[in-house]
Amino acid sequence: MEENWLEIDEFAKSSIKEAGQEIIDSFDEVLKIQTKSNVNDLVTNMDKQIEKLFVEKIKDLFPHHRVMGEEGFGDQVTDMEGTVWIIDPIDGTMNFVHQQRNFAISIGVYHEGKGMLGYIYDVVSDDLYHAKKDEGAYLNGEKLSPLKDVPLEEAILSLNATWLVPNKKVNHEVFVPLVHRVRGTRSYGSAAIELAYIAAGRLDGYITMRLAPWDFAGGKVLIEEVGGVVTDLNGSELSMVNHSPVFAGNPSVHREVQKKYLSKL
Ligand code: 2AM
Ligand code: CA
Ligand code: CA
Ligand code: CA
Repeated sequence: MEENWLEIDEFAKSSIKEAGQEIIDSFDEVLKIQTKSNVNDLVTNMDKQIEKLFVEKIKDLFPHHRVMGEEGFGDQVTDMEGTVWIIDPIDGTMNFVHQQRNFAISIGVYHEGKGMLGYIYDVVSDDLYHAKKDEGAYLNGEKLSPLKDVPLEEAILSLNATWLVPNKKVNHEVFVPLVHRVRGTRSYGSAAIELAYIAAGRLDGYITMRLAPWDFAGGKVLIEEVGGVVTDLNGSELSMVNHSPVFAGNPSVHREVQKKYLSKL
């Protein structure tokens, strides 16, 4: 089916702004907080409310589209046929609960497996990042520049501090020399914001051990539009229907970190 991408883009942008306002308005209300897979994996009534808002509107306007959403109000999506919306209503729920900032709405619209539209809305900063396949990436309507090569010594990487001490998940001996080599490290607690920062050139690499498609679907479109790379830790293409470790970055940083460090994990 032929899609009207202009109409879909206009609808996505206006719905995202509306959802952002609902979240801001909720700051005055008491949140209902529950836990999911573990005590630190939080979900609130707002995560659910915002996802429902998107699902209802999409089904209304585009009944042939499918929706994959973190909180499960969309469809059971196990393949990427047709047009699929991949939605994280609040990415960085822990930040939302504890800080009332540093969280984002993240959306990717895929067609036959290809990322066509990507959106990350940093709600409290009122920064909307968006990208259209082959038309570039934008921050609040201003075109983002293609990513330039950065020597590793001048790179800022985002990763998790717990990997630097002996731990059950990863070999810290790989990460310690990498962290010594780069200019600096950061950790913002929202995969979507970290991916948006890569697209904007504020971070040069982001490494994470387990993300779902809704965590990276929007960011992948953004980053690829500025010439960045988003893969798993082996440099292989990501699945859009399964969880994966994710490594996103500027092309030169991605190449070197993958080859000299992550390949030894
Ligand atoms: P979320 O806030 O939408 O759950 C912070 O750890 C980043 O990892 C966030 O982008 C968070 O998304 C994501 N994440 C993915 N799986 C998670 C999990 N099981 N528990 C907490 N955060 C998770
Ligand atoms: Ca979550
Ligand atoms: Ca998320
Ligand atoms: Ca979420």
